[in-house]
Amino acid sequence: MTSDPLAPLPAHKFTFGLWTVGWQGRDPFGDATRAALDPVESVRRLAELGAYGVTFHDDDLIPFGTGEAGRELAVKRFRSALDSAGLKVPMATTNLFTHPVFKDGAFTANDRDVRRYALRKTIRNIDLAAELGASVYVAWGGREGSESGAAKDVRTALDRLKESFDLLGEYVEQQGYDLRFAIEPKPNEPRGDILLPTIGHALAFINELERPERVGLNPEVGHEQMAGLNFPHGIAQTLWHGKLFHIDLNGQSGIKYDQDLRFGAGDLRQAFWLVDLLESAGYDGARHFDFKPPRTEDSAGVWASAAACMRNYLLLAERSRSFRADPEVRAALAASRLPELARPTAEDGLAGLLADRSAFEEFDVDAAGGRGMAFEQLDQLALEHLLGAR
Ligand code: 3MF
Ligand code: MG
Ligand code: MG
Repeated sequence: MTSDPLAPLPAHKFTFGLWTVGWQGRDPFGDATRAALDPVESVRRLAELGAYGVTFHDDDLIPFGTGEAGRELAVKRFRSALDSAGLKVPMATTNLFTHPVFKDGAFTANDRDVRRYALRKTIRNIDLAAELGASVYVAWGGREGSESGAAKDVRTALDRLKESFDLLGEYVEQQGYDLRFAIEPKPNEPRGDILLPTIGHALAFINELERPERVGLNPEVGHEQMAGLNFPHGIAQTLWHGKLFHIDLNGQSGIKYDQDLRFGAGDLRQAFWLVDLLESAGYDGARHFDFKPPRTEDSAGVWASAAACMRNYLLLAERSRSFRADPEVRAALAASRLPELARPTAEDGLAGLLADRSAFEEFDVDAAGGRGMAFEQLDQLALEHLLGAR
């Protein structure tokens, strides 16, 4: 075993979607710039780089429309590649967005026959996911949404979305699979507006399901940042609700199209606080990269960017450790009164609070209003650790 702390190891639980390194660079304005990548090759290369596992959409592994014999062969080749590389499949998902049949969505398509087909396609891949040992099944509602007001009755569409998750939960329970669902919110793209656009919308939706304990989230860095939201804050709340079942790591530079940059590119400060949070909160799930090696890259660039995702995570984890271990940081945290936030506001109870004259009648609001919070000093220390100046 290597002693290089920046060398990715399976214990770090880094995983990649087959569709990430396998992206051929096709975008709305241009054709593919890279040849198709055999999933077997991806498995081999990712294992060499130190990854723990791979994830897939059904169609990444078994191209849409493949017959039964072709399907069996694809699964067999994939399974033997996994076995020889020692890679796991912690998560799988369904492609409910590429084929024209899903142009108005899948679980919330206005057409009932499309909804029934989408459920059957998902159930078929859930069987494969369970067979390959996955414990999380991701649901990204890529085309569940609309471009115009009357085209989608959103309240009724949410009824259909709930119905779908209830049916899928019933199926998984019936089969005895040890599988939980993770909803992936996204505000827009490819639809003008997508249902469950943010972490907050998805968390609220889960409460309405028949089996809320079986459903959590798979938030993606870029998706929240496309909406101008603070991703580490969103993840902190997801953790607080016990709903961080999985995570999609990548990079995004502000409010624009879904960039899917390698992790660490884009908003580096949020990436730092994200890693600091995941590491200090004891998140033990996969660190899953959902990025796209830019279409400027050839095959060497693809593997360089995949390696960089893992290296950047480990670099940021090292920076976070140095920040947390610094005695000046500890003093600055105390000066900013973080330990006081951890103390209950009224451990003396409501009666104690009401009887406490110092809490109100005798409280010196001007003195309290004049107290500095010392956040700037604290944040500068963080920046210096991030920049390697400490
Ligand atoms: C799109 C995505 C998706 C989902 C995937 C399920 C193609 O912006 O992020 O990637 O992550 O469908 O996990
Ligand atoms: Mg995405
Ligand atoms: Mg994603």
